[in-house]
Amino acid sequence: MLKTISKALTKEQLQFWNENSYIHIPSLFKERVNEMSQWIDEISNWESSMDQWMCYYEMDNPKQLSRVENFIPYHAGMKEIFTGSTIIDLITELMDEQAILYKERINFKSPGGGPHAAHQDGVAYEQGANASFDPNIKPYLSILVSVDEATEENGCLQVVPNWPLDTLEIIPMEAPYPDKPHYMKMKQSVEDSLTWKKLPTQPGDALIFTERLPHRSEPNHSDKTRRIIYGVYNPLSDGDKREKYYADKRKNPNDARYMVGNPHAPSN
Ligand SMILES: O=C(O)CCC(=O)C(=O)O
Repeated sequence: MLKTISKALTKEQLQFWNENSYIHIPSLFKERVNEMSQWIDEISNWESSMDQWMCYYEMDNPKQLSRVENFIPYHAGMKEIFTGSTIIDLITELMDEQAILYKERINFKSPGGGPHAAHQDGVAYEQGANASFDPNIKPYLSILVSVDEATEENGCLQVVPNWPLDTLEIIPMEAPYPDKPHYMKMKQSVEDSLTWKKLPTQPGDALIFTERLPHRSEPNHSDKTRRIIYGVYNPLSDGDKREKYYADKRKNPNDARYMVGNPHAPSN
């Protein structure tokens, strides 16, 4: 499934994408990262909510904010970032068809917290029922924008390289903690057998990856919180699925499909 159409991306970047299911775009938002940082400070001061924006807390520290979702309806600047042409055009190019925002989140990784266990995002969307991804469904794509520097020390993203776009494998999952049966991650024996690559990012850098790419991140061993924003996009031909996603999630926020790899506590 080699892509040949190129608009903003070079032939080499597209080739890398085809062979790895991710791409690193340095400095994509370098000019805007300071305002993003201020906006995240604003959002992190909003009152705790699950019925407007949605706040989640660290599994082992229920007072520590771990993630905020569904904030663009309440923040014009962030809405412009996630639905503006810089991201939409890039994702549309990689998807080979018009993309639309499905959901967005800020991941706060506070000192000592926030590891994301190894997982494939698509398992959450496919609900883990299939042994392999459906080749007829175009993978959803995520973009990560590093607002703070993400380093080996503070738990940057790690991926399995050489994972071509047409890899359909769904890696088996397990629930490692008997007292947290909703918390799912990649089976440890498989995780240990894979080669992992750390992808440090500078403020303003972007990483785009498919929902099929295995990824994970380690705890933050530094003394400062590391903040990253994520947008997930689906092909517009699948429809605008955002409202339904959040409505379903509000009804049952602790469903296993929402807890894949996440370090946050079940919501009340
Ligand atoms: O922010 C991170 O360190 C990893 C995030 C992640 O894997 C996720 O949100 O699915």
